[in-house]
Amino acid sequence: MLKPVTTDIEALKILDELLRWLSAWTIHHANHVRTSADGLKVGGHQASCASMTSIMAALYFHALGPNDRVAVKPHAGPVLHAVHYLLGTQSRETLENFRGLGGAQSYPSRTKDQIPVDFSTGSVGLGVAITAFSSLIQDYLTAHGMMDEADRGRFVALVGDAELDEGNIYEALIEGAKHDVRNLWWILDYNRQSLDATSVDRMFERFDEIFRTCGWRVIELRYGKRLKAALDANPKVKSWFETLSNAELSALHYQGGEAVRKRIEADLGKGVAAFLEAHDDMSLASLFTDLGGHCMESLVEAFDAAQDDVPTLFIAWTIKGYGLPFAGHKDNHAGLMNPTQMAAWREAMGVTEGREWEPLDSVGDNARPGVEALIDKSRIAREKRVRSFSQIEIPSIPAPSGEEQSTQAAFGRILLELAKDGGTLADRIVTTSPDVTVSTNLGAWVNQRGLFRREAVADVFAQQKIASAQKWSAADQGQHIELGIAENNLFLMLAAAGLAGDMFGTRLAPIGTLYDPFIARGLDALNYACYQDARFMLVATPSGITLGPEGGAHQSINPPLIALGQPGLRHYEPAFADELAAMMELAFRLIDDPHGESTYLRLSTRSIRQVERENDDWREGALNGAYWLRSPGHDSEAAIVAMGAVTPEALAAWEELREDIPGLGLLSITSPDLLHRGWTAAQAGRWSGRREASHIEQLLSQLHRHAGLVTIADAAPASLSWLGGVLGQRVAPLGVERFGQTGSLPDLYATYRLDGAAITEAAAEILLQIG
Ligand SMILES: Cc1ncc(C[n+]2csc(CCOP(=O)(O)OP(=O)(O)O)c2C)c(N)n1
Ligand SMILES: [Mg+2]
Repeated sequence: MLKPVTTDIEALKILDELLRWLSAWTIHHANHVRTSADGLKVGGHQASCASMTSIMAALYFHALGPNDRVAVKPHAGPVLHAVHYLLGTQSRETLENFRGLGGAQSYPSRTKDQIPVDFSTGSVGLGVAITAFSSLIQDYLTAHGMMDEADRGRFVALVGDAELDEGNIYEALIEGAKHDVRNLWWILDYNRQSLDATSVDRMFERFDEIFRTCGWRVIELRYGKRLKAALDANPKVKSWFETLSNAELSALHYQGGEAVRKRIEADLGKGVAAFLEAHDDMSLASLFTDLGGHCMESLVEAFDAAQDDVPTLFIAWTIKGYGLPFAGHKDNHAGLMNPTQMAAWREAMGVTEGREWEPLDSVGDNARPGVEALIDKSRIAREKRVRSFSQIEIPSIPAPSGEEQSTQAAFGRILLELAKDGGTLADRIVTTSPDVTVSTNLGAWVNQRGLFRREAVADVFAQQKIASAQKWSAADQGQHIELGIAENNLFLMLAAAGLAGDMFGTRLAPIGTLYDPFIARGLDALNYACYQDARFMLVATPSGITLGPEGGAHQSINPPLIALGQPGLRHYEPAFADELAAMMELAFRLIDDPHGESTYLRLSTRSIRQVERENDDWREGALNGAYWLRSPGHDSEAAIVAMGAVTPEALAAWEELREDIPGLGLLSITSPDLLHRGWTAAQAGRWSGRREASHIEQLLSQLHRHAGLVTIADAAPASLSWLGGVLGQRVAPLGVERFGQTGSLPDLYATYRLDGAAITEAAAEILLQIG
């Protein structure tokens, strides 16, 4: 859909100035006007904001359609707030409390800000890359008839030039190219400065090549109209200008017109006398700062001309701190204007002292109707969207049958059954994996539901009748999105898919699989997904040294500790298939619940004998983090506390020791994460008058108050050793603290002290201590 080219350039220029003022004033107010409670610098990035206000004015008051979503460069957050302040969707009070508790956040936040934020940003690079995955999810939803074509939009990332150093951008670019991603605008705020200094020149020539290679259109906005005309008329000056390094150009921007004149005279001599005579110093300074990213005509023209769905990189040349006293200075990243500088600017703008929050006052009567008309027009669809939940009917998920099973195999079978049975849940599931679909047991699901591609891709092996267990054809109705091996992309994909309900109104049930150790590879993107409250199921398998012959490079040790410290993600580590089925059912519910969260299932390839259950009493405990697999005797002096794949060793040791240690209990831990949360919440609750004991306190209080706990997990022992702190009981922690290695399970369990002998020794130790 083409947008009409009806721009009021003058009004947009005024809006640009208003945004620059408001963003700077918001930061200034927080640092120099608001009373400080602690004497700390509040901070903010006036220069990074000023670099982008023209681009954002052109977007928000002209180019963006109602369905377009924007990831704003983190340190331009105040500009986004200023946009909403002008639109009437941000309050002055919240701006006055910028970077304060409950105030506008320093970096745009979906969950914490009151204005509609399409994508949270903060960790540079991630906000850019996620737009590619959101666009893919939009394609997925429209292909599956879960979203109207008419509701489709474009995904815009406002990118700081130093963000291009983040490798995740290129991983996303490559993955995007494979999936023929579209409807993307990445707008580079090319101010040639990063945090520390001006950026290195050499790479820049290459960026456009990289993007073009990946199928992108690259549009460079180097010159504003005035500068372009002047340089075209003076080719010598043009070639001089184009050979300046980033640092030289930035320094000249900072130094101003007189320095520019001297430098041209020194470099070009008399040959350009006429050019220099035609300009005084002020006009020289103004001319050479007329870069493309600050020229409203150029921006509007470029945006209007790129209305198809081709992914497009705009390289908009800008000046960091444009229009501010420290424009172009290499140290301006965290620079703040002082009160005198702000007062001088206020006066120059015609803003009355005391009316700094009302800069529209300063807009002359002739221009004001035009400015207000643009603001009015832009209000469409910039309201905060309602989050959509409770859309998916979750059936009860039965445990797969079988006396011996691994949790990984059970996971595959549960998904297969869901795929075959059909229903809303099965249709809303979208699976994704970075090249470990088959080895994480997603294969049967994919055979049923197919790979997703906008354009169908045949399974050549199947066509050639070459036997294979795996169907590998793709079509737009497929439900598995296969990724290349880039775990960071997996988490960005889960973030995008896990926000489908918020972003597009249709909640998906995303499941991502990867090997447990490689969670670390995408950790920041995982944190980013959780920070935005994206909802998904993360299935990490295989895990631990239980992986045996695969060796130390693939055996994970610390992910349970990562999960213990990760908000928004619930860790479950089942030992048995029935526990897994219950956890998956709950995980799906949590995806579709306003108060839910994402779930991380740590699974194993070890096939173990399933326990016989007399009833369903275990279920609630298992979902709360622990239950007695073998109940302790009254006031028992000891318990074995085991998690996940090493539960058979714990059961065997329990059998062996129960005669020597009467009343010995066996506590099965399914989620140290939930137990810890419950424990601290109960402690906090007691200070506000609630007296309830947490789940783990209740379980452990069945033992003697000086009882000994032998904890065992195929993971860092600290995952469970903290349990001793709950009631002050003694702990002998068993677990893995050194890198793993290849070996059979008996050999490895003996070497790393995860076997029965280790449990017996630990129990003896702890009982001796009690004695
Ligand atoms: C992953 C990550 N590393 C470091 C930072 C700290 N940081 C914030 S902004 C920035 C540089 C920004 O430069 P650029 O992207 O060019 O933005 P500009 O301010 O110049 O517009 C850095 C290193 C961060 N926010 N995220
Ligand atoms: Mg920069």
